[in-house]
This record gives sequence, C-alpha cells and structure tokens, in this order.
Amino acid sequence: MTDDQWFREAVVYQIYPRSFQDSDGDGIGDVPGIISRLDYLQQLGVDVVWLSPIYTSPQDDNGYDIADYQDIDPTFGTLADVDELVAQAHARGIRIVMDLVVNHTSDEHPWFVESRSSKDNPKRDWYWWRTARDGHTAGEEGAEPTNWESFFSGPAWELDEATGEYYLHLFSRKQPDLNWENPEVREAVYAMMRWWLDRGIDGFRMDVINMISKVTSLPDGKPLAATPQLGDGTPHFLNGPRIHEFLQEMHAAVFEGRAEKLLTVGEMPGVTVEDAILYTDPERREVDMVFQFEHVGLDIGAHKWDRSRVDLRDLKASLGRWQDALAEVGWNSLYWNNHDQPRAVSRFGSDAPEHRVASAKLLGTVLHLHRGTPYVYQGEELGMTNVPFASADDFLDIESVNYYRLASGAGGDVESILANLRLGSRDNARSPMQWDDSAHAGFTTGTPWSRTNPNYQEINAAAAVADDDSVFHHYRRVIELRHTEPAIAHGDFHLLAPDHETLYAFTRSHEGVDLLVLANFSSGDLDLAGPGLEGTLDLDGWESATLLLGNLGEPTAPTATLRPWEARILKR
Ligand code: TEU
Repeated sequence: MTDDQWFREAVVYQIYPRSFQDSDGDGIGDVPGIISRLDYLQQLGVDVVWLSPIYTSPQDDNGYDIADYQDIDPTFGTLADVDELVAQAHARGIRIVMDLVVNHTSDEHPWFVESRSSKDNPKRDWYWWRTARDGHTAGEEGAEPTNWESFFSGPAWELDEATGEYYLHLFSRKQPDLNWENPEVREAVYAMMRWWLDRGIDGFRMDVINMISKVTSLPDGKPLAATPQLGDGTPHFLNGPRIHEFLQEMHAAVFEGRAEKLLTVGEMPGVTVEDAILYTDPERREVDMVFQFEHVGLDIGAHKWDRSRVDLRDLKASLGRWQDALAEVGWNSLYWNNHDQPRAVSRFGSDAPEHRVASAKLLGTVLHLHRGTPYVYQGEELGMTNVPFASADDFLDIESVNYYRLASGAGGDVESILANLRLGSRDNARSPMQWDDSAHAGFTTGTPWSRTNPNYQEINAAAAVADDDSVFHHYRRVIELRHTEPAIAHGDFHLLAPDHETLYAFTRSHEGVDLLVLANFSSGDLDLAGPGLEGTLDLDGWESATLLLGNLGEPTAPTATLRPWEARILKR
C-alpha cells in the first residue's frame, strides 16, 4: 500500500452538526459542541470526521441548501470555530472532511439571486432556465419544461414569475441546480474547494455528485406509476454524459499536486458497479470511493415510502457483488447509516430490548469486516434506534413533510402514511445524539430542535463508555482491529453460504492469514452444521481457530451453534 491509500485502513465518523452537541442552549448543535466531544471520538478510535454542511444556509434542507460556501452559518459558529476544530482534531490525529454540495445552491445564494434577476444577467446561464413546454403557457398545469419529479415530491421545475421562465431543482424549490456545462460555474466551485483545502481541511464528501452532468436536451422521463403526470428523469441526469470529464477536471484543478493525500468520497444514488469501477480507479483520478445505494434500496418497493424487511440473501448478494467488482480496481465505502437513512439496528437488526445490543454489535462486526472504508454515523456506535414518532407534527424533514402533505392531500389513509414515515423518515437519523441521562439526553440545555428519543435514559454515551460490554466498546474494538489486523483492510473477500436465510458468513484472506466472520441475523439459534449449510459452509480447520472478537462473550467452541444475533470473527 502506498501512503496515498491511507484511507483503506481508516474509519470515518459522520457528524450531523445540528443534532450532535449544542453548546449555547439554542437547541441546535454547533461547532464548539463538536470540539467539546473530540475526546469521545478519539476514544472511539476513528481516523476521519465528516461534517454534514455547516455553511451559511436558510436551512430549507438542513444546510444542504447553501447560501455562502465560504462562511459558516451563525447557528453553527464561525470560521474561527472551524479553524479551532481542525486544529484540535489534527492534534488528536483525526482528519476533517467537509460536505461539498455543488449540484445545487440555495435560491438565496448570490449566484442565484443574480441569475434570476433578469434573462440577460451574466449569471443567467449558471442555472438551468427553460421556457414553458411548447404549446403551454407558463404557470398552467403541465407547462413545466420536462415531466421530471423532484426527489422531494412534485415537479422538479419552479416558475419564476418575474422572468416567466422555469428553473430546475432536483431537490427542493429552494435548491436550484447549478449548470455545470458552464465553465465559469466549474471554476468558481474549484476555487472555493481550493480555498477550503488551503484552510486545512482534509477532503470532501461530495453530495449527489453523479447528478452534475445532465443530458442538455432535457428529455422527458418515463411516466411514474403512482403519478403519471410526472416522470422519472434519472436516466437523464444520473452518471450523465460528461460526469467523468467533470470529476477528472475537478481532480486536476483542486487535488493534483497537493502534499497531503486528501479524502474524496462521492455520494452517488443509482451508481452501478460498472460505473463505480470507473469512478474509483486510482489511475483515472476521479474520487477515492463512492457511496452506492443498492443495499439501502433492497427493502424499498415501488416508491420510497413502501418498505419491508430486507431478505438477508438479497443483502448478501448485493454487498458481495460490490466486494467482487471492486476487488482488483477501485475501492468500496461501507455504511448502514447516515443522516438520510433510518437507524440500522431498527432496520437490519432488532431494536427489541433483548436483542438490541447484540444485533447492533453484529451489524458493526459484519460491516467493518468487509473490504472498504467503513462509515459510522453518530449514535450508531450506541445502537441508537428509530424514534417512536407520534403524529404528523413530529416530522420535520422537508422530504417527510412534503410526502405527508401530498399523500394526505390526495386522500391517502393517514395512519398508513404515518406508518410509512415511522419506517422511512430521515428524521429517524436526526434526533439528538444521546450523551447521558440528563434532560434532552445532554444534547442541549435549551429546547432541542428535533424530538429526543425517549429511550435516552437507557441508551446514551455516558452509560456506554462506562460499560465495557457496550455497543460503543464493541465498535471501538472493531475499529482497532482494522488498524492492527492487515487482513481486514487488505484481505480478499469471499462470501460463504449465499443462499442461507439467516447466516451472513465470509472469509478474508491476506498473506497467509485467514479470517472467518459468522453472523446470525435472527432471534433464534443457528446450528452451523444444520440443514441448508452442507457444501456451502466448510468449517474444516476452523474448530480450533482463535476468536478475535465476538459479541456474546466466549462461545463453547469457535464453530459452536450461533446464539440469537451472535457474530464471531475467527482467525487462523
Ligand atoms: O441526498 C441524496 C439523495 O438522493 C437523497 O434524496 C436521499 O436518497 C434521500 O434523502 C433518501 O430518502 C443528499 C443528502 O445526503 C441529503 O441530505 C440532501 O437532502 C440531498 O442530497 C440534497 O442535497
């Protein structure tokens, strides 16, 4: 491994600043709050912290709508606070990665304010402006330039009354899409990125970066089953025609020639393994790794709000395919959770009181033992669960709010809409970090902006740090193993028993060392010599292996029956 591949041995921790730690009692987390928790992160042992956006923003999408890329929103602190955070993190050996949101800006960004001011403004072409559809008058139903649906419900076009044209917004109407076809836009973005790197940050997580190149003729998409007046535009803007060119140009303009090897991870909904090989091949100089969405889409049906329990065989097949595809060239990122996903223990494990701790540890074990760079989302290391939201008013996220408004307005059954939201809402991930058993879980002395999960008296960091057998200490051990056991970062991956319904098993092999991971995704016992495993799980030679780490203490034998939600890492 060359030095510039350091991220292969690294673990990244994602902070959602709004919900992490408040320092001034306004109920919203902030940068000084993060600084006050760096010792906790150091104890956990993570190498990198990725911060969700803290830039100046009207907060229509909690900071993913940026009005000034080169300043910090007063809610979160100041540039001086960020400098202090970077210095204090570096002093602890932790790198800081910022979120880069450049598919779109806020509609309050000066670029957009100028752009919308008149049709002949020099920045008009910095965004996607189009006239009404042929034969239609601007403003009437169906007059949008294309039939694309926005990710946050409704059409992806908004009429600007003043100039009579529509602008494109793949997300909220307060998030107009930048026109990357315009070289001035690209250079302005690169200059801003260089400015941050010169300030000392260590890389970028790039928001929906595979959406920046669009098919410029903007064709209509296939009509959607539920709302046929709208269409699926994704084939025309995911991994678009110039995406590789843009990323290579960005690499050359921003990262090339810097003394430090920085971290770049592209968030890429709809990315395929074939695309990912191209994006992450180090020779191509695009990004180090991508966030793919396949494994977090397996439990989703016809639309985002139609969810079921994932079939473990599908999960293994999907993650296994990504492992195989990026084995020789490129690199994987590994995650169960982030600020957009429901809590992993509620989704893939069990948040029932008797299984929560074991299944949270199992999920950490399985994920971190794959080949790739693991990401821990704040609170995952405590086994934080989904939130028992009571009513529609509890949901604050724009995606959830819009869905509720449209679905209930269309006469949908309110109870089933709420049930969908409880399972799928992004608000599940955004409840305050649970630090201790004091009021509001120690997150704020004021009123938290989002509901605190009532289970904080039991599930909190203070209790977890004090208990050597907690989810926290299990995560700490798994993270440490990545740093000390080269087979975890570098070994080959081989999936076992792919067709078994509850066993997740694989080996990792590196320079004569073999690891075997065995995990029981069920609330019952799992006999490793039992039916369905003949011929697909060969345990010869593993009976006397060493237990590197387990989640339920020492088993009677390395290959003994797995107890409910038991996970073992064996070495020989
Ligand atoms: O999310 C990208 C994205 O595609 C989301 O629509 C995501 O799939 C969805 O939230 C799942 O329900 C990124 C950010 O992570 C997200 O927080 C932002 O809202 C979005 O981009 C727009 O910037």
